[in-house]
Amino acid sequence: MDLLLVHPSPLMYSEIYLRLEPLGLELVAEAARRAGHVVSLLDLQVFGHWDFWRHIHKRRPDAIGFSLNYLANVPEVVDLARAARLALPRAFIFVGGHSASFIAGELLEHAGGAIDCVVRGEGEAIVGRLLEAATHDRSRVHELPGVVSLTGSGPPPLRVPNIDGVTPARDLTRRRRKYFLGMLDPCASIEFSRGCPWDCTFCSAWTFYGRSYRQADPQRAAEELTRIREPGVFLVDDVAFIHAEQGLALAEEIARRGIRKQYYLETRGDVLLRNREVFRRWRQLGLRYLFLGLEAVDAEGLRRYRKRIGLDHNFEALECARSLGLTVAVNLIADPSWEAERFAAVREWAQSVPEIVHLTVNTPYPGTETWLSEASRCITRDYRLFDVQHAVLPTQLPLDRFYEELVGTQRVLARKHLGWQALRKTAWHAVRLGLRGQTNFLRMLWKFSRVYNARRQLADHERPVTYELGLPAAGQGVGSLYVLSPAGARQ
Ligand code: B12
Ligand code: SF4
Repeated sequence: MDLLLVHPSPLMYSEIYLRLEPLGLELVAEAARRAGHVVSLLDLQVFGHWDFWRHIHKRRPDAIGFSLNYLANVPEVVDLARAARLALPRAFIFVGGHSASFIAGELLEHAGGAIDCVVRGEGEAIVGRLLEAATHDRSRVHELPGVVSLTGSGPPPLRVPNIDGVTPARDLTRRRRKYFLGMLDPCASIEFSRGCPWDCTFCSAWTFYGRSYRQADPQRAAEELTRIREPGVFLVDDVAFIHAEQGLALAEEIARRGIRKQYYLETRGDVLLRNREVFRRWRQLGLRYLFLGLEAVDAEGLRRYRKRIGLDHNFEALECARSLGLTVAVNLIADPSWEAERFAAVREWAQSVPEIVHLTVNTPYPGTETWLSEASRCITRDYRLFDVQHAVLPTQLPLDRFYEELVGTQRVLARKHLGWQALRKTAWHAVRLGLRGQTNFLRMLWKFSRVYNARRQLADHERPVTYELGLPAAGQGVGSLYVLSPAGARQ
């Protein structure tokens, strides 16, 4: 088959700080290629809809697969699938990815027959068999593991035995210079582990992967790094280096090959404290940036989110990261119940620490425990507003005042690392990038005011809504959230 794989457009509010290569889709692409198909990949984060239509009309692919990790991209993907169905009535159109896995039935209904099936779980495990089945008898694709169609759904999705069994088809992503992460410009992505054994209430990483945690083989992962041309590398792992042995073995392999890169990774405070030797070693290898999901700076908040870490441990982790000379970014979750005083307290705290502090809005996502308990309270079910920058739950402050406080606080926090102040500190780096024609980082420094705007965020609530998120079924329990079965969790 001639297959086109598509990643949707970036969400406006995350585009400021980064734009990353679609690693999951590259893995699906490689698995399809190994199964004998001719594959193209179009990333709408760096290409336009015009390029999509040009490809459709010129190549007339036999199959189109959309990646749908983010709920806010649902309307775009459904509309593209509907329009593609009109242009190519016989094409096999399917959707996969993180969010798609939790709302498969709804997606099929929104698309009204334009989407043949939704693939739940890990795409590289099934895409070959799916395309094979679609070639012979489309009416039976739903019999495959993880596949859902309007006719029915197959057995639970398969779990890949080795996350490094397939290597991402990086050669299929074009305009790679557009991928960046702050100062890491350009930046590629890599996966050293998959899944998370914790179970925070607002997160769907653990329900997606059935609380499993799989690690890449250090030798194979280091080999993969040698194939990456970009000087910056983002580790997509939910929690990097949970097991010290893997972190050290990887470091050993990388040092042995003489690989020099700059890295950005995400981990937890308790993992950093437990494995500080690993992070020290990685600092020597080029680790520059560390993202810690603090989520709350009060004990009650941490308990509510079930972070399973104490406040003092989180602060100790910040100290530890500073002592290692790492630039740390932290995330705090702004609850819609926050009053002006609470925002003021956060501003004060954030200005008193050297870290980059991000503020996102508490958003119940399908696949999370919060979704089961909070969905019925949502003031909107417009998919586009589920992007952690909008309030979808009732706010204590009037909505306009909430956005003023939120954006005002984000502006104060951003001033620490964007604009003139940042340029003064990073002028030399910016000049060097500019000379190489890399301008993503430089542009980032000025984008904030154009993108974040309290009035626009409020106005987003007034847009006509075509597709609405459905509510969870009455009495639905946590067990029903899992995509990959939790059996045999730790591998
Ligand atoms: C890396 C990452 C990012 C990167 C994005 C990289 C990229 N270009 O895709 C960055 C940092 C940009 C990012 C940003 C955000 N993220 Co994010 N992100 C992740 C993270 C940690 C890993 C994703 C990843 O690369 N995994 C590794 C690859 C191999 O897996 P994968 O992409 O899921 O692909 C597999 C399957 O999904 C499937 N698949 C994927 N596509 C397709 C397509 C087809 C056709 C098929 C068959 C299968 C298939 O097969 C793949 C291989 O197994 C996930 C958590 C998670 N564990 O998934 C959160 C996660 C997806 N992000 C989340 C959120 C909330 C966000 C933000 C809104 C947060 C913010 N603070 O701004 C933004 C918005 C992003 C945007 N659209 O602009 C939520 C999603 C919530 C939701 N339901 O929408 C997640 C689940 C985190 C969480 N725990 O809540 N994110
Ligand atoms: S927030 Fe982090 S630690 Fe908590 S379940 Fe999600 S990935 Fe794991």
